[in-house]
Amino acid sequence: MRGAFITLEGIEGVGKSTLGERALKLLSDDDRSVVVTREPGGTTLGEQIRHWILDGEHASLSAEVEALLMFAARGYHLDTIIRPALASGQWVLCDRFTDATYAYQGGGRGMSSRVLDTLKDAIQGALTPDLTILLDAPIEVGLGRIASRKQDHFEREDRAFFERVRRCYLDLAAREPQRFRVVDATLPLEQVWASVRDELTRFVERFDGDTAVGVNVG
Ligand code: Z5A
Repeated sequence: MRGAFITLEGIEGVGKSTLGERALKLLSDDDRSVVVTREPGGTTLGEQIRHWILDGEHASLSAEVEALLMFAARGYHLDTIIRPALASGQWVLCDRFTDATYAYQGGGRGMSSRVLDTLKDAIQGALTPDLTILLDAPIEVGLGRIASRKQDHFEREDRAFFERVRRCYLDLAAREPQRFRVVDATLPLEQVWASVRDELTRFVERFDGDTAVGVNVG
């Protein structure tokens, strides 16, 4: 039986990195081997693509080129890190994955979801996260928390862009309620963590129960 694949999503500043560290500790507690990774990134190629996109000044970078770079990084990430880890029974906790491409290049930049569907099918086939925690907060909350930081390629976008990204994330969650858990990220950190911890605990029980009775978990 393969390991579980869990992703964290949401706009900037909602707490993905902070809560990801706690989630890693919680999931590792039962001697479970957990690979923590991120997108774009997770491999040498992915980190180079991340650095090139986020830290560069790209006035004419189209949504399509952004998406192709994200999927190129993702394909290599899947081949070299994610699929081998899952196949060996390790769990994978990933800070952002394909939902981010739908949210940013699709929702934010207006790229066709039909083209994104084609790229997704080509690169990841049937592999989908088993659980996606969407940390949701209004734009002003998320951006407010990172206001003192140097802005990257996406953070220089206007408010309307992030409103579209957030809306797209919520639409994705509404379409796949069995995979997504939406957590209110406006609350104080300890309360947000309590919700995330509860979701993870419920998921672990369900996933371990399914594998114990031999249910095909994908
Ligand atoms: N991108 C894309 O366009 N297409 C794709 O396919 C993929 C990605 C995969 C990656 O940036 C960028 O790539 C991203 C989308 C795009 N856009 N941008 N920019 P990233 O991975 O670095 O993501 P990020 O969202 O920019 O990271 P972040 O800004 O660091 O946000 P975060 O990880 O969600 O938040 P945090 O670092 O955990 O917390 C931020 C601060 O808030 C920190 O000081 C915390 O202590 C504080 N915090 C967190 N939670 C709370 C609560 N509840 N209360 C108070 N303070 C809090």
